[in-house]
Amino acid sequence: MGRRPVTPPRSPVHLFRTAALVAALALAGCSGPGASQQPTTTTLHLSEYKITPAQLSLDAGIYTFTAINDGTINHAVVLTGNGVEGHTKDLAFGPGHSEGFTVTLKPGTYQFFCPVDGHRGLGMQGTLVVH
Ligand SMILES: [Cu+2]
Repeated sequence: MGRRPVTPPRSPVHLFRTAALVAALALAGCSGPGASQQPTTTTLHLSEYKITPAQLSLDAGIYTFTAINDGTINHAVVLTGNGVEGHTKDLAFGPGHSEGFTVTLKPGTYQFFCPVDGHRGLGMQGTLVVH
């Protein structure tokens, strides 16, 4: 009279189908003209007292900015404009280190600068135009 144990719903075939579907979705996410969600990496070099390049022109999209501190003191990067704000994980990080952040940029003009005291005024700033 004992009930039979219920068969687990996840058979090996089911698991295989799920894995195949996930793989298909992952592949789809990596291709397709104009549909890419992969961030484009843009590198900024920080030193006393400039950010290179200081003028950037990019197409609208998702960007990961990587800031490399090539200087001899702490620096960082803040990007603002068009309702967007992004900044490196730390607002001051040491020579030889790099930090990044990812933002979605719409067409417009953005400013970027080093937030460490006084550095912006000494020249650590730039302009980004997104088309
Ligand atoms: Cu700085």
